[in-house]
Amino acid sequence: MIKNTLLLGCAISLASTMAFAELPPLAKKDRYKVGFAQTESNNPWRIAETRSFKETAKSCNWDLVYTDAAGSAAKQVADVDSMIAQGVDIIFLPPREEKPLLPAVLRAKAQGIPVMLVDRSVDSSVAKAGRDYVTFLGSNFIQQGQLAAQWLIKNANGKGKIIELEGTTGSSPANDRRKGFDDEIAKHSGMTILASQSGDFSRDKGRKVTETLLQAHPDVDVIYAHNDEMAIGAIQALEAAGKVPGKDVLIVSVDGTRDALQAIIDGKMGVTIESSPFFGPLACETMTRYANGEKIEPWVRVTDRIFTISNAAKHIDEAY
Ligand code: GYE
Repeated sequence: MIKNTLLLGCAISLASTMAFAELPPLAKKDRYKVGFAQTESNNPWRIAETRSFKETAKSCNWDLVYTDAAGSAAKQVADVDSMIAQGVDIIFLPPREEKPLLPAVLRAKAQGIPVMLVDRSVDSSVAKAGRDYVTFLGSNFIQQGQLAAQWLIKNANGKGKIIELEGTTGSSPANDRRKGFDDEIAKHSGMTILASQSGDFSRDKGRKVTETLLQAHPDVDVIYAHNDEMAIGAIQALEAAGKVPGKDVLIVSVDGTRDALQAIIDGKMGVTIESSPFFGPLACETMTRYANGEKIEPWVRVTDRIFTISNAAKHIDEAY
């Protein structure tokens, strides 16, 4: 009797371990109900990404369930929960911050709904691709930071007093763009990071933070922004303070928006490392592979270009 109970206990715990190990499958169907839980829509990058998903919904036969968390991780959690309740077939999720979205990802899995993270990731020490969610579709943010630093090291012309404008606190691109850049800069004794502060990936906050930091560090000669919107905000703040962006202060950034490419053409910005927002087609392709029973690699990598004065004019018409 005791032995039997023990055996049953073992079986249950084994079953739950197995269930934990297995990702929910995706049935092959002609049409899918697809959730896309956007983080916010206050910048051109996000708007371009949403457009890409909406266009793909037509070409890939999706009924798209779209939500906008308006800059709140708590709302994004509620949005994912509501997609689970609506019984979507799959969820594409850019977790606004690395930690708060984890429980929602695990709840989707427990309800048999596969999740693919898109454009941002979660804390890899807590959740794993291939176990808790299917995969992460996105760029190498550490490398983006390294490329920005390497361009700067080559083109600094004696400049090296840096202000860093960080993205949304706790988000994977902010964490990794900072790490990639800072580690590279640390190798160069002539360069120092004077201050590093979050501008939440937003143009207006980037402008305000730069205004304040300029008061404390009037000798700054480089600004590294984790995205183009904050870089444009920084350019506005510099101009308001009577400084010439591109001359007095070099601007280095990430994304590749239309405004950034225009700023490069105008000589106000030095470089922007591309981070593409056009995830719709890749999302369609990856979920089709998954429905066909393919094992998906934990990271479906997007490769990024580098935009400078040598190619900005050529690419501005495809920018967003
Ligand atoms: O760089 C930024 C956006 O997660 C890669 O988020 C994305 C970043 C992108 O708001 O502009």
